[in-house]
Amino acid sequence: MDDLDTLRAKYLASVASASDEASLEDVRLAALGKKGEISLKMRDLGQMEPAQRQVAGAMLNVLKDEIDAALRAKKTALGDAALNERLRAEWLDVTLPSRGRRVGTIHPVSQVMDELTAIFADMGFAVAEGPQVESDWYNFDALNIPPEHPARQEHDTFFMNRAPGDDRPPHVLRTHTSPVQIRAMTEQGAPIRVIAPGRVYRMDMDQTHTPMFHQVEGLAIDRDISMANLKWTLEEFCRAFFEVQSVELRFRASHFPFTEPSAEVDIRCSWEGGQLKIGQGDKWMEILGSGMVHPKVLAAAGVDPTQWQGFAFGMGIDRIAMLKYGIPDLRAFFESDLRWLRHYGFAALDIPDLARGLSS
Ligand code: 2NL
Repeated sequence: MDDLDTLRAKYLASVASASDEASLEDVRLAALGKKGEISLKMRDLGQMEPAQRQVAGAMLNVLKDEIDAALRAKKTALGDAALNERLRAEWLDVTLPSRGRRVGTIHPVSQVMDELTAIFADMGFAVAEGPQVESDWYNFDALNIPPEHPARQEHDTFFMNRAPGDDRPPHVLRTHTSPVQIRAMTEQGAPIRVIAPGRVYRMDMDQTHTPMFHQVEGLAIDRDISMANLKWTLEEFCRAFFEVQSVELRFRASHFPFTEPSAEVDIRCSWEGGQLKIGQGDKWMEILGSGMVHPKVLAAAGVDPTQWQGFAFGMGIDRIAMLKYGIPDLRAFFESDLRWLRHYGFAALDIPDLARGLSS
């Protein structure tokens, strides 16, 4: 009995003081290994009287289990301690900003396109894309601009070359993104809600015009769409885009071949000390053109104008980017000047998000 208590005390103390897995293994071998002290005592049981053996055997088994349990517990504790030490040593703050690696910046036009897309996506508009080289049918005829229509001249169109002897009308660089929406309507039918942002081309070059610029058009076709839906959609867009509490829009009667009625839209603003404020003031600034899609345009895209109607609008992306971000000169947009890009560009990971803020 005393003998076993001594053994118990000795081995439990050894287990407690083992400082690593190797010394713990030494303790295990000394006690429970083949030639361990406890194992040898087990072997001695064979020479005992049956009655004595039963008592001593039971006590030895209890002692063996106790030391075994202590060894296991210690082994787990040492393992945990080793892991904790590794975690402490290899600790790393993954929330730290990265080192200022130069990865370039997002161009204001791309930033604004991403902002537009986020805002209109929230209102159920999908993004449609299409070719930049178009047939004159998609760019003009389908939009109720027949060959002799004066609007064809006003578009300052770039024409592509045909092979010598090919007398078909030439392809054009699209002068607006409307053809993208004609294609979307033709392919998907009604109802439909899309925006078409992208590059467009017109032979024009001065202080406020570049031969390539960017436009976004929107289209919503359903059974009972009215100008009221158009007005709300545009107000909601302007409020979100210019990141102000409220905006006021003014619709002026206008004319486009592809809409009837048509309206140009102005936004209430003020200019103070060269600083533009959207939403308040006594000035109006034109920001886009819009209207109800002309029945002939619906029909050209295979949509029955007796069943469906809708609104469409178009606006210049470069200009609203200049307005929102205070960029004074349009021509610098497309010069690829790195100093300009670093100044007006956006961080690559600041992806516009309605919930977190568009341009925060
Ligand atoms: C402007 C005016 C506008 C549209 C574009 C459109 C597209 C289809 C059918 C009907 Cl498929 N209309 N687009 C409508 C009204 C105005 O743009 O001033 N853009 C910069």
